[in-house]
Amino acid sequence: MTTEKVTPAEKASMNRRLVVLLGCLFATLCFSAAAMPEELGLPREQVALVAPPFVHPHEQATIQGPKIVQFSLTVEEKRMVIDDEGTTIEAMTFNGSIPGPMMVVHEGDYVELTLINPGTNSLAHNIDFHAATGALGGGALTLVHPGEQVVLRFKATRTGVFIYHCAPGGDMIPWHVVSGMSGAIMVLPRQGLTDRAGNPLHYDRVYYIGESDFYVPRDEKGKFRSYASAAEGYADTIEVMRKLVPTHVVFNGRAGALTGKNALTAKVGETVLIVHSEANRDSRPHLIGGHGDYVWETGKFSNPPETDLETWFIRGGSAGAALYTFRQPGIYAYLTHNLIEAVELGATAHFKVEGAWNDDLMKQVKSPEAIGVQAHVMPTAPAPYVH
Ligand SMILES: [Cu+2]
Repeated sequence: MTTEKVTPAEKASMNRRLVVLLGCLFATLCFSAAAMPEELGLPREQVALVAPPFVHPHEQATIQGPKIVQFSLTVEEKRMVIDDEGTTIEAMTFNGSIPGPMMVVHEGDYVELTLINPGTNSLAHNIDFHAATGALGGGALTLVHPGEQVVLRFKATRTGVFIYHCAPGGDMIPWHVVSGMSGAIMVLPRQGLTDRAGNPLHYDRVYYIGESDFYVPRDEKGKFRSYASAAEGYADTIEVMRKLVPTHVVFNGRAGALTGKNALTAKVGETVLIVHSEANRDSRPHLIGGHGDYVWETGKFSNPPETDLETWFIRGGSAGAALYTFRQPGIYAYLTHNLIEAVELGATAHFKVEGAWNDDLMKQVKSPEAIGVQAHVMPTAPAPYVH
């Protein structure tokens, strides 16, 4: 037992602290109770995710009230080919794709995610949502070992496109991210997207492009190595990562994932929303022969979109969104305008756009011919100036 005397002043101070403490506790309880979505009687909706570049069906604007939107992600550790030469990585993925699937909710909705780490995996994983508030974006509450699953709920309070990624601590974080573990969530304003003046903006299609930088070790002859497991390649991969020079920079998990027969499609007159994420490095998306009509470069819809952009910037660790209405048919390359990364390392996609050509916007007035050929004389002279 303590024999120390407590003065009245100290006692009063302790009482004040007790009152403050109880007040805080009460406020916390009240706040917790008020914030529980079950007690708000919110409806639930289970949404089936789809593999990128596609995005699950969703309303752009909604007149419904907030709800609890349930998603499920299963971590898959597996070997994946990342280029046409057959180079492989021991990938770590959300739902088997790089990037993981894009989720769409509306501001004020609750995201309820079940994260499953099957017993066939060998590593612990979690998820950090940049859209979420607290506990390392949920990372501190979602660490699951092989054979475990966890359910996280967070309120989507900020609008925009945000990345999510695995972040299990230490050098596991960059290793898991550059092995494929990132994706995106789009939190739409309830009234949908708007321009600077508040006029509604709509899209006919939405595509999700997730950019990845890979660091594949080479053997003594300079050839890319493959490994029996992620763990076996760990030390070599970390060594390449630390030099900060990626061997591959690709869209959607491999060079050519979105080119040729895998090109993204659209029609002249259609408006396409392109969501672009990079969880680790900066990127500079550019649509050759097109523009960003409206671009939320930082990806957050409470900021007015920039207009008429030629190239925009995606900060490593973020997602951005660009809205473009195609005016001409043809094959458009969409790439990072670090052209070495785009052409040599793989970060190129194609849009195949069908429709009628508009001569007013562009016309080949004369096809290529030898220099020095006499200027073509028009069969009927243009109308002379009237004097
Ligand atoms: Cu992980």
